Amino acid sequence: AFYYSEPSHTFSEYLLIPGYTAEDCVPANVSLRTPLTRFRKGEEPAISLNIPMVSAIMQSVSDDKLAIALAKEGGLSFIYGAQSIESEAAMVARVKNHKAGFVVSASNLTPDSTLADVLALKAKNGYSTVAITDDGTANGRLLGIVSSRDYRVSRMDGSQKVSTFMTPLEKLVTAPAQTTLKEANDIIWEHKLNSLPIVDADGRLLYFVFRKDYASHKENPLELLDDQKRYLVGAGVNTRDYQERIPALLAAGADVLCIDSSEGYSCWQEKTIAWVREQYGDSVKIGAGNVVDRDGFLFLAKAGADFVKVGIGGGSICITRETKGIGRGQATALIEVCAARDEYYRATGVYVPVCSDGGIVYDYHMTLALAMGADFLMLGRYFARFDESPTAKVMVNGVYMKEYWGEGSNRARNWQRYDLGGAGKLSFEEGVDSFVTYAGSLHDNVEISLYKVKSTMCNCGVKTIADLQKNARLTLVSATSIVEGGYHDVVLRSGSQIK
Ligand code: MZP
Repeated sequence: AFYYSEPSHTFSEYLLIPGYTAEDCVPANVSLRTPLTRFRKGEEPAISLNIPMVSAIMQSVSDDKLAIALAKEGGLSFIYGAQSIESEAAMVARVKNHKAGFVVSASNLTPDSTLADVLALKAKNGYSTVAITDDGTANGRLLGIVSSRDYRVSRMDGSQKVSTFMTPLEKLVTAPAQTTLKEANDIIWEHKLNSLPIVDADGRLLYFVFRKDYASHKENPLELLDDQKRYLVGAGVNTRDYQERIPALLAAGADVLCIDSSEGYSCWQEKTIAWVREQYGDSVKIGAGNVVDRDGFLFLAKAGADFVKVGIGGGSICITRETKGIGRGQATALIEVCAARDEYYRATGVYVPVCSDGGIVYDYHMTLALAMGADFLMLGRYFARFDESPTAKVMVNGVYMKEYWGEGSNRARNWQRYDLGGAGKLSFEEGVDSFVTYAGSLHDNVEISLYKVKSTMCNCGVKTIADLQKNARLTLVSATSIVEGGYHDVVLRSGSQIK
């Protein structure tokens, strides 16, 4: 047998050492954009995420509701595969058919936004048109439209003349100042208008909402964003029924697939990827895993995986290490796999993104995982706690909890995830059925978690994930200094809470 000379470590055993923070290194300037799928040197990945978070391929985590909520934040869900092909495809279709509308484009754009803010948002997301509402959401009052043609804010002040209209004034359709963006859109289409004047209580013109071909606007901004902005969604597949499941998921609109398995260094994954390449070439994106070492990564990268997932036995609901004795500390596994990814990139010019899957407990673990080289993170427990996850919210001992169970539990019976080519059933459990403390809405929690990530990145003097991976300095901490890291030698006042 071969013995590793070092023990394997996990996230809580590491800390980041701060670096120099320059004046412009503030959370607002940090970009968390990250590649999801493989790309060649000098090229852009086919799919990138605006935040480095994907939700776990689990029945208790990723249905269409959570997928929409996470996509709105700029992340992506992998709809769980342990269900019939028809119902998984239906979930994918529901995400794709959900109208993204203006919520995404209008976010953060309020009357206080500067033109530079508008242009930055447009450039970052590739929008050709954005709307400005009074509260930055689609239900807020519409204040103006910025088109890509001339970057001109079409908001008009009272000095603009209504006589520019050809329509007799008495036939003019107008809308009041409190009109929402969505209502304005509906009115334009109902009356087949070229433009909709928004007026105040005295009939004074405040601004116009334009439609196609009107004035300098060659595009209809409203139509353009409802048609083009569809949410990204992924879907889990297995190495058993993939020949039937994959075509159905693609027909439903899945943007990316992921082979869901507890252990991915296998001929089964190689065969599944080979079949995808034979059928679809590179046009279909498929990730693979999970692995915990260099050999496993290189095997899947050479097999053609679009990304590789890392992690065995570290998931919060996972008992694989106890039942089978396989696995590795998540930090050590991740560090070795990311080194293999960089080695593969140097040798081939092909970058295969790495996903750290499972074991994220504190928000700072996210930053550590990214610093150790992860391109994005897969989280189960984290998302299971939110309103949008598919499971029941229950009261346990006076505290609200959400149900959360592992794919290898008797409740999930996802035998395909653990199958090594045999029984066609879950022979023994590798996961538990549990509760997690209810935490509120996905949006509120993701916002706070990522603000922490961005703040830590600023402490380290970096504004991108790529720079964090390159420049981070990490230190192992002794067991004694872990105690020092929490509050200590004080008595908490009653009522104070540690989160
Ligand atoms: P966590 O975010 O809850 O710590 O971990 C989620 C990950 O645990 C999943 O993405 C998956 O890789 C893994 N998982 C899911 N079910 C089981 C199980 O039943 C499991 N053993 O290990």
